[in-house]
Amino acid sequence: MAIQCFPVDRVASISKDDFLRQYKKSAKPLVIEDLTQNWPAREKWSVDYFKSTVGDTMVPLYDSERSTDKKHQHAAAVTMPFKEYISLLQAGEKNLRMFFFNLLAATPVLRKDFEFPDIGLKLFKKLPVLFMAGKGARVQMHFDIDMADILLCHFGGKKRVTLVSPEQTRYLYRVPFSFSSLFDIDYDKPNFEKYPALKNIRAEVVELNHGDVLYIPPGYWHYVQYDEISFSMSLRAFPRQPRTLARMLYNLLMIRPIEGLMRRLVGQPWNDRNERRAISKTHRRLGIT
Ligand SMILES: O=C(O)CCC(=O)C(=O)O
Repeated sequence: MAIQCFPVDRVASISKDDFLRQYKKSAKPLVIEDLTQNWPAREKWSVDYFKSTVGDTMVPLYDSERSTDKKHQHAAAVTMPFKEYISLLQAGEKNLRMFFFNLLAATPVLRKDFEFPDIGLKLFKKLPVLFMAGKGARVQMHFDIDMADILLCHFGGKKRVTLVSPEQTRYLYRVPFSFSSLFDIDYDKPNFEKYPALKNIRAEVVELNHGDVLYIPPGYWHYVQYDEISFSMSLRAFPRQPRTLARMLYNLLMIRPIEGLMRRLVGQPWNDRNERRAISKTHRRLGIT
């Protein structure tokens, strides 16, 4: 049995007012097909274009391994020239991913290829970031620490995104002091005997094609599967509502530093404790024995 899934709404185009009223206000994901329509990126962006324009830029890459012992949750595994990374992907690499790579700081030449769409979000102009991976790569179920509204602008091949609303966090075995679900859970083939709370999830799924933009509301969980080599640039609007802003600050200034410190001090027993607690807390709250 699989997780219950429903399709994400998809529109060819949408007015700013309708987007704000029907999606932003009710925190509902949406795919918009024409937001990138007039961007040069829509024509130009491919891995070969990156190889020829920004191929010498050094890029940090992250592996898909569990972070054990004192290793920081978000430490890069290796750094290499962009063109070498792309060649690895073309040769079948699926473990190494580019994650949250600051496009403007490292590859400003790409700035002329896109615009910040006028869709009613106050997008933060300094932080367009790039994600890239190869066929078969996966990104663990997590939500973004900054509680931003995200526009994930997708290019290249296909990838699937599974989204779960923040209201369902209690079913997701969130690891304490992290922003992720338990590493061992395979959302493609969930083990409902071991993780029965997953049966309650009602996820939304979408397949992204070249040029699609996925709106991810603040705090929404997402799990990503790369079906082909592809990449997405995310544009983000930081929270303005006091409650969401407070959560962003709490995540950044309390949760993350405490996790980093405890991991450095205690190491693996700290990780083991948090993983055990992800299960015990979830089951206790739901009355599962
Ligand atoms: O598409 C990806 O590789 C990851 C995207 C993601 O996790 C994000 O936008 O927060």
